[in-house]
Amino acid sequence: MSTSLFDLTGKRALVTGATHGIGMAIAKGLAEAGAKIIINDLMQDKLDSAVQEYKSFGVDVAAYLFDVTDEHAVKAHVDKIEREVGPIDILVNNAGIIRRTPAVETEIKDFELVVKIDLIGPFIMSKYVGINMIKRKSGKIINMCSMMSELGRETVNAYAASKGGLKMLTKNLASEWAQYNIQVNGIGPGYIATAQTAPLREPGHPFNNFILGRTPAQRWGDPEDLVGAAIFLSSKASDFVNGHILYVDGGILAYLGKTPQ
Ligand code: NAP
Ligand code: GCO
Repeated sequence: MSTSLFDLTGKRALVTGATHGIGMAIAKGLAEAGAKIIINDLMQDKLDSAVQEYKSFGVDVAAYLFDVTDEHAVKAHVDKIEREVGPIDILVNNAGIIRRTPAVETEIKDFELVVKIDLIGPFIMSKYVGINMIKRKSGKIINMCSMMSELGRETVNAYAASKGGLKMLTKNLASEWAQYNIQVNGIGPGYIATAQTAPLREPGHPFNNFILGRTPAQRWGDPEDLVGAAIFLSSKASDFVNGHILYVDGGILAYLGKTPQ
């Protein structure tokens, strides 16, 4: 099997929210596959420290400060990136937040914020990067979905609605843009050990044991577990894959649950 199928040399990848966590792991993995990496974040100090961390891994990233929900800023920065770095070949819509509150205690403004960042942000990014991909008749877009693109659980209503919507946005953009040789797909991580899930992994937190029992692989995922899927969906190897959500979940979605002892 030719490894050139997975070679990203000469490609430029923009990974949103990649100053740590899943975004950083995916960005480093795409760099190892040959891509030039562009990252963004909301805060300059986080960008600056992330640039140094990437450098310590031998990855020279281009970093831009903008909010994925700010349409004007996104348009301006996509234009600036394509002028300063070059055409964006790969877009990874990774930036996202979560709020965990029971439905009846959820402030509507918090619900709207989660939807804005987790669903509308990826659409804004895809719109402005996609305009140029359509002109070039080439591109890869990867949306960071979730177990909550398929399953519900208490307290994450806004997040599940957003990630369920992101799954369907992925399928819809794939349907509209495949004719331009743009492959739009998603990655659906299981439960991954990052800052976002740190509250759930506190020593003694019941959710920690729950997830270890609910995951056939019997462990939390590492951000690096997602790199192979990201390289596949960024590379020539996925040129005929459209609207697919690739779940990387240690078997959660395949599993009914442990038989009570
Ligand atoms: P994380 O540690 O919370 O990192 C999220 C990143 O997104 C941070 O760098 C954050 O920047 C950035 N961000 C938030 N809002 C932004 C905005 N408006 N504009 C630009 N950047 C923004 O999360 P993670 O665990 O790495 O997860 C990354 C993605 O994977 C998210 O979409 C999440 O929903 C999804 N996911 C996570 C898991 C998991 O188990 N961890 C599983 C499935 C899916 P700041 O740090 O500056 O706020
Ligand atoms: C939660 C977790 C999950 C994970 C991830 C699972 O509170 O249930 O944060 O939502 O972040 O989305 O795929």
